[in-house]
Amino acid sequence: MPQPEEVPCLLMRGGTSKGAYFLATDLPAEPALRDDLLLRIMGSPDERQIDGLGGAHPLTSKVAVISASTDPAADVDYLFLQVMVDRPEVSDRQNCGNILAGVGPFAVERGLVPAGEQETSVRIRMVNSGDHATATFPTPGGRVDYTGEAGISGVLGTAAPVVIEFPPGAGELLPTANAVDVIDGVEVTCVNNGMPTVLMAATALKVTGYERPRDLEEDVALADRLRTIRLEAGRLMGLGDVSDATVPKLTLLAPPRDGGAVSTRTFIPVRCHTSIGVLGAAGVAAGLRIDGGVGARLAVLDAASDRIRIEHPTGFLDIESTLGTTPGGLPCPRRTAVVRTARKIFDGTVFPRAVAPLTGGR
Ligand code: NQM
Repeated sequence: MPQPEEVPCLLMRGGTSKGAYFLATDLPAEPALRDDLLLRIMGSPDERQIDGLGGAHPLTSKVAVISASTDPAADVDYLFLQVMVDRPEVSDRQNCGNILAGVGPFAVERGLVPAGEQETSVRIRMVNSGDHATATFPTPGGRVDYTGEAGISGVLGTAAPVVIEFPPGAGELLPTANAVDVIDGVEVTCVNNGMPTVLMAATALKVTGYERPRDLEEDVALADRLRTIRLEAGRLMGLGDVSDATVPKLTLLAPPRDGGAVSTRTFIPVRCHTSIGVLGAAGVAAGLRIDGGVGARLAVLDAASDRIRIEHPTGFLDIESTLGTTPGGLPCPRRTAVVRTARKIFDGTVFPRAVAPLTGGR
């Protein structure tokens, strides 16, 4: 099939990330052709992504592929693709809850879902995991309104709220069936509340957990330690060899400093997140409530409230999280909800870089 050289594309901020949103029908159906096209659109592989839409960081090198759903429980299917910045790879192995915030508005913009008179709810199937989410956002007069009073840490100003509700997911909250595993001498709690995440105390890695992301990224000894722990955690969590995978993520926990439940620094998995992922935060929130887990010992929790404030490098993320118990007696998520914002930045046509040569620059 000939590669389309002009592709309709909507560039959107979703939460604290930014991505290129496409209708599935505007991309090749064959994954290898689609991924080759996306690499050329985003400007990868190149650490500056100078010849494409990517923003030279994993948080700004993201793609959403959206189509009408055949699932009776969903209006649209959302496939998330992480386009590697400096490697010619595209991964479908994780969800993204920040980019998810733009999926409902995109579905209305492209006519996949009719807008309500005041607000619209879009039921979304997250193709990467098979999990579902419902996003509700204002559509006064039948048009998406991105302006509003909701503020989220890590984004300047305010915008319209996108309320996202997650029903219980399909996977196990504790993929190793243990509240604590010990890897390389470090106690970890492995959770999956939509995003496989390894929780550990920052002090167990000889850092405070309050450092700036840039400083943590420059700590070579820490990076070595985290790589070892992640590879073993991936095996224990049933993910196989994760050396080239973007999951599991790693979250260092420390006692809260600004009135929240816990302070976090999250590796995704090599770069340190400037805030925290939505589903990553859902994992932290659930993890803090696991009896005997590493989070329960550090967190300051209000037993009377479902709302958990997770501190991160640029502020906090509030998430509502309740747990239940499986018939086998293990903890499982009952409900997770979060408020994000999204904003349409650009709607138009993207012109992919030519197929070859990939090399030749100086
Ligand atoms: O965990 C970054 C982000 C994310 C993922 C990452 C996310 C989530 O902030 O739901 O949103 O963990 O790679 O975009």
